[in-house]
Amino acid sequence: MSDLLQQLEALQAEAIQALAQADSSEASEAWYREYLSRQGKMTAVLRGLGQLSKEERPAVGQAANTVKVALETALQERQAMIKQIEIERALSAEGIDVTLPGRPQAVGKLHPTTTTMREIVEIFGQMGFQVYDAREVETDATNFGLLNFLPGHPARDMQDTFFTTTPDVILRTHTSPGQIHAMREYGPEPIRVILPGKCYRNEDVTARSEMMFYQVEGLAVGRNITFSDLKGVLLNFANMMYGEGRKIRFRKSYFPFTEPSVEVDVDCIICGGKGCRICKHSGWLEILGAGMVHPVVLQNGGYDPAEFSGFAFGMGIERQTMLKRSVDDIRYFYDNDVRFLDRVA
Ligand code: FA5
Repeated sequence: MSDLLQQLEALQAEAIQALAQADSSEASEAWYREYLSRQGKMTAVLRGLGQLSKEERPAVGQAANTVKVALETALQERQAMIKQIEIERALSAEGIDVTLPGRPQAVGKLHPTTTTMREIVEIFGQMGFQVYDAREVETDATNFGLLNFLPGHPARDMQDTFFTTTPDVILRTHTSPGQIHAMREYGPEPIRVILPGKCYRNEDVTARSEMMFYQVEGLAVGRNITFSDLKGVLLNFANMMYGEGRKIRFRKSYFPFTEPSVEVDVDCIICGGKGCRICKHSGWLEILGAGMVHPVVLQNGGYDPAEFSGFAFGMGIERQTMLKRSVDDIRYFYDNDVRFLDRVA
C-alpha cells in the first residue's frame, strides 16, 4: 500500500476521533479548519498526489475523495447533533417558566356607532322590521319634494344641505328619502322596514351636532296601521334599548312628511325621571322624531291613502349612544382617539 493511502487512513481515523470530542459550534468550526479547509490536513495529504506515478494516482485519488466525502458527512451529522445539544443547553440555562401568562394582544373593537346600530337593528328585527339599504347621495326630489317639503317652504331650513356640482344632486340630510325608495320598491304590499345609514348636514360642529352622523329610520305601511301601533312599537323599543319599565311620552311636533308629528322622550335613564343635569331637570330625554306617514307621501310612494296608512320614525345613532353610554360630546365619535373607542365600545 502506498504511503499516501496509509496517511489517508490514519488521517480519517484521527479526524473522526477528534470530531467526536467537538461539542459546540465553535469546536466543530475549529475541526473543519484543522481537517477540511484549504489550510487543513486533508489538503496537505492531497498535495502529495502530485508526487505519485501515473499508475498509482487514480486509485489514491479515488481513496482520497472517499475519505473527504466521509469526513464531510460526519461533520454534517455532528453539527446537527451539536445544534440539538445547544438548544437543550440554552433552554435549561434560560429556565423557561411555562406557567407565565402570555403577552396580551391588543385586539380591535367595534366602533360605538356600529355597536348601537346593531343593537337597534336587532331590537326592531325582533319586531319584524327588515333592514332596507338606501343611498346616501340623493336628489332634491326624494330628499325633500316627494317628502312633502314644498319649494321655498321654511321647513327646508330645518336641515342645512350639502349640494354637489350636479344640479339637484345632494347628500341626504336624513334617512327619510329611503321611505320613498322602499315604498316604490315594495308597494302596494304592506312593509315594515328600518333604514340605517349616514346623513350629512351643513351645520356647525358642536358638542351636540356633527356634519356627518347616522340615523335609523323606521317605516311601517299597511291597511290598518294606527297611532297606537306606533306607540306600542316605540315603547317596546325604549324598554329593550334602555331597560325594562321605561316610560315614554309624545310631544307634538312638525315634520312635513308625517301628520300628526311628534317628538318622543324617554324618562331619564340617569335619574329615573326625578330630574338631573343630564335631563336638564326635566326628567325626560328626547330620543326620536315620529308620526303617521302623510297621505301625500303615501301617494308619492305608490300607496292609495284611502286604503293604506303607516307610521315612521327617525333617530340619531350617536345621540342614542351618548344617552346610553354617558358620552357628553358627539365630536369624540369621529376624532379617532383610540382611548374613547376603547372606553365606549
Ligand atoms: C329628521 O331627520 C326626521 N327625518 C326624523 C323623522 C323620521 C321624523 C320619520 C318623523 C318620521 P331631525 O332633524 O329631528 O328629524 O333628526 C332626527 C335625529 O337625528 C335627531 O333627533 C338627532 O338625534 C339626529 N341628528 C339630527 N341632526 C344631527 C346632527 N347634526 N348631528 C348629530 N345628530 C343629528
